[in-house]
Parts: sequence; C-alpha cells; structure tokens
Amino acid sequence: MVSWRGTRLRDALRLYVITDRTLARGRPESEIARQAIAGGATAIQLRWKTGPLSEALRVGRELRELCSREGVLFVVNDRVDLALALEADGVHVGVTDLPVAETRRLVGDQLVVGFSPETLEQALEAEAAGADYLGVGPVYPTVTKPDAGPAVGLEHVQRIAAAVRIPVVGIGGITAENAGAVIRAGAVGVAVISAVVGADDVRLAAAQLRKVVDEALAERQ
Ligand code: TZP
Ligand code: MG
Repeated sequence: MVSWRGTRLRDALRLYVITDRTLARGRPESEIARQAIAGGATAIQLRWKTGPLSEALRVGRELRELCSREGVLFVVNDRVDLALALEADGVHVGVTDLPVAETRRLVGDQLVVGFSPETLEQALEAEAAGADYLGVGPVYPTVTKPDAGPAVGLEHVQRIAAAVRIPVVGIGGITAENAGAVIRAGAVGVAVISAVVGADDVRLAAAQLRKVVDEALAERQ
C-alpha cells in the first residue's frame, strides 16, 4: 500500500477534484473522475450528501479502483465508515463531522485525514490532533456549498498556511483564473467542484487548472 505522506501527499493535493452529482449533469462520477485524472487531477474526493449509502458504496468502489489504477489519492468526504468500507486513502472531515482526534483513532495511521477549519485556532488544534492536511475556504464566493459561509479570502489562506506545518489546499470558487493567487498565498494545491465537474470538457478544465497550479508552485520554489 502506498504511503501518502510528506512530498507524496503535497504532490497529491495539487489538483483535488470533488464529485458532485448535480453539477455532473447526468455524467457518472467515474466518468468525470476518469476525465479529470486524464487532465491532471491528483486527488479525487467522493462527496456524498444525499441518496442512499448503498449507492455511495457502489460509486465509491468504481472511484477506488480507478484511483488505484491511476495512482491518484482517493478521499471520502465526511464519513469515516464509508472511507473504511471503501479502503479509501483518506477521509476529509469538517467542524460538524467526527473530530479529527476521533477520526484518527478510528482510521489509524494508514489513512490520510483532512480537515476544514473555519478559524486559525481550529487549524492549529486539528494539526495537533493529527490532521495530515487542511482545506481552507471558501476562498472566493461559491454557490456550490450553500452552508459554507462567506468567502474568507486569500489572507485567511495565507495566515493558516503560515501557521501550520501540514499542507493547506484552498477551496471555494476556484477557477483557472484565480488558482494562481491561492498557491501564491501558500496553498500547495486547489480543491474544486464546479470548475471541473461542471465543465463541458472536464479533461480540458482539469488540464488548465493543473497548469496554473504547477506554474505557480514552480515560481514559488
Ligand atoms: N467547502 C468549502 S467551499 C466548497 C466546499 C465543499 C465548495 C467548493 O465548490 P466550488 O464549486 O469549487 O466552489
Ligand atoms: Mg463535512
């Protein structure tokens, strides 16, 4: 089994594409993920907010297989049980999910644990509790997650990225036009839904974003 730690994890967080059935407009998650990976996605997250878990399990198995084959990080959102059932590489929790310490206790050392802090204090606490990376946002306004709250802006990304040692990805309203600024603020990558899943040409959208991220990271070295 691959160890998603250190440089390998940072590289896997460059372009983190999150599934969304509504935005996919009838295209199966596996197809969206396949095209996104072909365009340069380095991580795929199964985000399952409505619908039976049996269906999440079916979709997740397809994504698990695809990501293993392609060497891409596979993360499950919110649910530790689903992440374990799918033998995912990671699980991503937020402030209303199981706390990071509990999540870590359940998944052990093998799975990557991601966390979405709302404040700097929560970011520091999560790092201390064993989170492997943080998702910070919404960086820009977004309609994809109605309960995400107002945009936190680049300064918030900057403040958190400077304060923790674990990698930070920016999320929320990120496109090829603004992704470079997120990286320059200190993120190691960007997490997106609509910019890739909602695109007519998923592969092209992913490729454009990946190029911007890679260029901004190269400039930062
Ligand atoms: N968490 C904070 S913002 C967000 C999530 C899941 C939605 C990101 O979607 P989009 O379409 O990339 O703005
Ligand atoms: Mg959550």
